[in-house]
Amino acid sequence: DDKILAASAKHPIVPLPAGSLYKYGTAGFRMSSDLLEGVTFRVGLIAALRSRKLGGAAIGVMITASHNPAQDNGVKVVDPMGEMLEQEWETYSTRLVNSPSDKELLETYHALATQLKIDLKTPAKVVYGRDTRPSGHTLVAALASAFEATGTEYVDYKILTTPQLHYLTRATNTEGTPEAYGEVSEAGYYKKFADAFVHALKGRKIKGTLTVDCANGVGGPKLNEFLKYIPKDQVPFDVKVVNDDVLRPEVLNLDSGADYVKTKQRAPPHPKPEAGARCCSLDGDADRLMYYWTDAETGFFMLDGDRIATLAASFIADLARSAGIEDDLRIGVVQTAYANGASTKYIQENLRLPVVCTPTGVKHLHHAACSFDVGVYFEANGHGTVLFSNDAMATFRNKEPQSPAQKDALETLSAVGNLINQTVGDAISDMLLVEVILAHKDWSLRDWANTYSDLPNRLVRVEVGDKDLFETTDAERRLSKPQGAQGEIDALVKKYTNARSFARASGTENACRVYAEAATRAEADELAKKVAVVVE
Ligand code: 16G
Ligand code: ZN
Repeated sequence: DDKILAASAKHPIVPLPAGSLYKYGTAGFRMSSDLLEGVTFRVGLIAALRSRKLGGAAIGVMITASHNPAQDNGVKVVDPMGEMLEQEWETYSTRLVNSPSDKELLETYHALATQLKIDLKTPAKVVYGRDTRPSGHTLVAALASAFEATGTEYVDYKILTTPQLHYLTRATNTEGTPEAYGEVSEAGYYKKFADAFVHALKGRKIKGTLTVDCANGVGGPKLNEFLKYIPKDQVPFDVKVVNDDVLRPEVLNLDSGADYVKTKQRAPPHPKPEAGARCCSLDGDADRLMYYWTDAETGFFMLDGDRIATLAASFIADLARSAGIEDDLRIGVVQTAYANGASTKYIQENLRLPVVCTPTGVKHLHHAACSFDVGVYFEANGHGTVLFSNDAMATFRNKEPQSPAQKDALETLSAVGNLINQTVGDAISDMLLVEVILAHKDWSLRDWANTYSDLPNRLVRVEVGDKDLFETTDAERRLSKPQGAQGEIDALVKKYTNARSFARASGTENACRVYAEAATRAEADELAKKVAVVVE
């Protein structure tokens, strides 16, 4: 106990103005980095408790603020199989982090241990990493301090992408078991995905050059490292890595990256994209992906998370048919309210696959995807992955093929299952998947874009006095509070063709977001504006 008190004194919590609390939100604790040292120390205590609660299973901690500006940072906890921290523990984290003094911190720590029946003598293990933000140094030192003070074993993996930390957490916990996820090292990550990439291509050629904008974040150096693991003589893969400067923190996420592309609906200005070139952008911690091209005829065209989901689902469903296992394999797609209505319609009517809608946030989508044998989940913002059940993977491996075509399809399914990061959305792994699918279909980005037409849409951010007044139901598609607001939105939507609109409180900022889509650009803009007025 003395150790915890002494360590906590070295990483003091910054008191917030009366009435506000630190909150474990959809992306953990995320804010200006100068508020985070004490928070991170306390998250270290939570991670140690969580590991002890789970009998010493390794817990992951990631220090990143993704697409936020360089001066922000964040800290989040990863459960043993690489999933997001169990929801109830978000509340425990919030409680512990907001303890007003070192002494009360210690009391809350013990109260949680008692409440959750945690034996503090159980061994504990935590693995952690950080993105390239300079503030990460201080924050990992605070974590290490919490682990020293609680006798917790820890491994500092230094600089990683968020999905790499998820990979390492799962690999650590499955090492030596039949479910072993891969070698427990950063190199293990590269080997696993490079190997799956080569297998999934099955000799198909990737055409042209792919330009990858890395938002000047951790994805740059990691993608460069990954590319060394691809046997270029067997698999030519021409990648031009741009915006990979991690030495100047001020350029992180600046006019680049997946979030910039999605929210501004334009290509990063630097370097100027070549006309028609196949481009994609990762975000600051490499867990989101956007594809796009620009040419004189089309202007800018973006292929977002909805497009990746439809591409992956159609590819996997076709393979399941070729492999003769379509009746044994329940394939489904999970989306949020932000998914373009045209994508939902395409999945249901053309691909004839079920769609589930969940609230925003990876943990909700991930959870829903687990109920399928193959669960494809993507947020429109480019975060997502495809989950394969153990049964599905076993079917691909063990089913006796009746023809060379079936054999080929089963092998490809198996490789695709290995290629997609099973722990969390991973921009590098998703990008490899897209490249594989385009190579198999011999498609350009334009062919991919031609599968369906998006409904014009608009997303606006609305400043509100208190975002907590806004409560939603029906996977955030309807407001239950404030009273009457949904009625007003419904009345507005009715006036437009093919229209849909919803408002929800942001989980990461003190604001509301309004989304609207309609048959034309002008109508979508107008509807969004009017709904914003209802919310203001
Ligand atoms: C977080 C979520 C992301 C979601 C975004 C929405 C995770 C790991 N991240 O970044 O999935 O799209 O929040 O933000 O769950 P908002 O609530 O501010 O709209
Ligand atoms: Zn991110």
